[in-house]
Amino acid sequence: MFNKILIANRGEIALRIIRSAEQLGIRTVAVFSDADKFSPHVVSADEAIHIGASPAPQSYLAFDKIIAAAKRTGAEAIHPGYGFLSENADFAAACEQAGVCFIGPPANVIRTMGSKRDAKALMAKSGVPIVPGFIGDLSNEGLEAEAEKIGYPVLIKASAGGGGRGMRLVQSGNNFAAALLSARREAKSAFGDDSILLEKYIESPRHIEVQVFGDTHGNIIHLFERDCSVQRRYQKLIEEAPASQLTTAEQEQIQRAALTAAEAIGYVGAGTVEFVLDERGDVYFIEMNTRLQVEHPVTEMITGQDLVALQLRIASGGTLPDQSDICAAGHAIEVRLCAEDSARDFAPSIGTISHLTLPERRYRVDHGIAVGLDVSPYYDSMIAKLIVCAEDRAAAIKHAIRALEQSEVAGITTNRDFLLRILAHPNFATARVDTHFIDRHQCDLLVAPPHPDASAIVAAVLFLLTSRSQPGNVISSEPNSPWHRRDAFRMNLPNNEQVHINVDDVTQVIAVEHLEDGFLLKLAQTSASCFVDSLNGAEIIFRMDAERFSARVVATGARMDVFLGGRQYVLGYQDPLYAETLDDAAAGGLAAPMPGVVLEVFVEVGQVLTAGTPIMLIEAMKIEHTITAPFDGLLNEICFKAGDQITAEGIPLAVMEPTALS
Ligand code: MV4
Repeated sequence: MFNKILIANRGEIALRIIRSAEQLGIRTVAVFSDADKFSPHVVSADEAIHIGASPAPQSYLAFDKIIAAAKRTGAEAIHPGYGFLSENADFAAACEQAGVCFIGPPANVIRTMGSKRDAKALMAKSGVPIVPGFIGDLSNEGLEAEAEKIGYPVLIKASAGGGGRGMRLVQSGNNFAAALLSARREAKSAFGDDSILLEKYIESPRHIEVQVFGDTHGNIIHLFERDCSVQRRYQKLIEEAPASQLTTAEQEQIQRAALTAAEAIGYVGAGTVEFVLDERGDVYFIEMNTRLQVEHPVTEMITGQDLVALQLRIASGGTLPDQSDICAAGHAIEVRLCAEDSARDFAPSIGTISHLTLPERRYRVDHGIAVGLDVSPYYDSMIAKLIVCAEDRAAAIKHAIRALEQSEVAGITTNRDFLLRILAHPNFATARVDTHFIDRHQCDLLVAPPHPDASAIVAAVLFLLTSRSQPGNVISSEPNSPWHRRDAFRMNLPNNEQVHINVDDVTQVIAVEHLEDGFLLKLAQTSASCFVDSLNGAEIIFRMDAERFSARVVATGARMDVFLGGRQYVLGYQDPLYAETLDDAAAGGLAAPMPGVVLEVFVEVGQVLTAGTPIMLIEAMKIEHTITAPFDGLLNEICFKAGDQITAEGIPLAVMEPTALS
């Protein structure tokens, strides 16, 4: 076995590989880019080497730098993870040349499987069922004639492609010529190779794949199937193992086909043979992925095998377990939590993670994020994989829902609620799932966020009322002074105040009456006696009449994220004492008008400012803005110094307190 390996990847998969290496007593070397200086994979490895700037071509794809890092640290092998260099035959060859073991199949196997035409030709020869189609070389006219022969609809695929790139669906001969040109153009620019192949389009297939392994002694085994049909634009979102509702005959056929495919190429290492399963139950080989896949944990859950450990064993010349020793039990589901906004056409969401709770004690959660770290625009948007396993599929779905409900992320937008709606969909429950599931059920899946109910608003109000009397948030240093009290105390009057909360863009005024040990809150619809049992960071435990709640409240500028009952609500907060933070942003007040950089700070904390006094000069989008005091008052805090980046619109630049209140 190796003494030391280098992991040529980042994020959750780098951590995943480090975990298995550690269990085998193998030392680990991480590599990292500028953007990943503080990333968990860098901290977890025994050594870490900085390899360049944030864009992947200058770091995680720069294979000379990576091989040099392996040489320098004495790593005997490189694990490429998935993505990046994992299916790059030139990289595998360069590793071999440099005398470093590439943890994966030999370069020629990667190269053959990287060409869909070569792979299909080999499969056809070996008796693996392939989709009817055409893989030869012909003129464009000749290809059109072949498409007629296959019968429309026809799929044009880039031979070098993957993940749907360079793929075109052609419904009739009228569109063929144009689709062919555009597929070739895309393939040329994406892969530098415009060779294409034609396939009969399978209308509503399930996407079934089989995990296989080969060792250097000629043994090939499979670790059962996964169903990865729930995808969006070829981005898998939910994967499960085993594939449900396959007949024993279908299961055996698909496993046999996968083994035949792996044997045909003399496969070594971890691989995945992808199939489509049509409505009639026929399976067809689509392609083979010559890497460890994102969704490998569901296979680990049902087989109890450590797939990374198997890879390491094979790469160091070890032998695979016997097929008869590989058993599957239970049903596993993985959901991919991604930083994207389903309400904005799934645009990636970048930003700093301000709050993070993941159900790591109850479930397997593979992730590489932490509070305070950025989700950067340089890499993919997946932030965590939640993996559950239970006796059967129905139980696994329930656990997956619970795992998501216990996952709280603030600071960026995630697809959590979108995933929850998929899992809760009746057709998902009955496993009526194919590759069009998301498109077909778009109406059910893309719905507006839930209206906050009274308990969520109460959580926010109680958080505001209680957090201001926490240490650090008090004005007077004299605990018994009436000025120390933050309970709206008034001589000879009930202690009353109002809290302004924005709910669905409407300001609600909540009347607060301070009671002996709690509050009487008057909301739009209801009144409730409320008591805070504890406030610990973001975690607030409170009672609202007879009911007890536990919520997390994350207040960032004028935004409050409330996590309660498995839901996330976004509320706005207006503090009249602080000159209405929300409106103020628009009026050029103390909130950043847009992201930018601080050029100069004119004042100091503790100064008393009159309205209009310049506080700081910021530059945003090439324009300078002066931030001025919005009212007369005391400057309590300056949040930035000259040279600091302001990462987002709306974040507080300074905190002031009005001098005189009537
Ligand atoms: C197909 C197919 C149907 N018929 N080939 C998509 C990416 C690549 N891995 C192979 N893919 C497919 N190839 C034939 N002949 C269906 C898919 C496919 C898919 C197609 C449309 C929409 C979503 C899809 C999800 C997975 C697979």
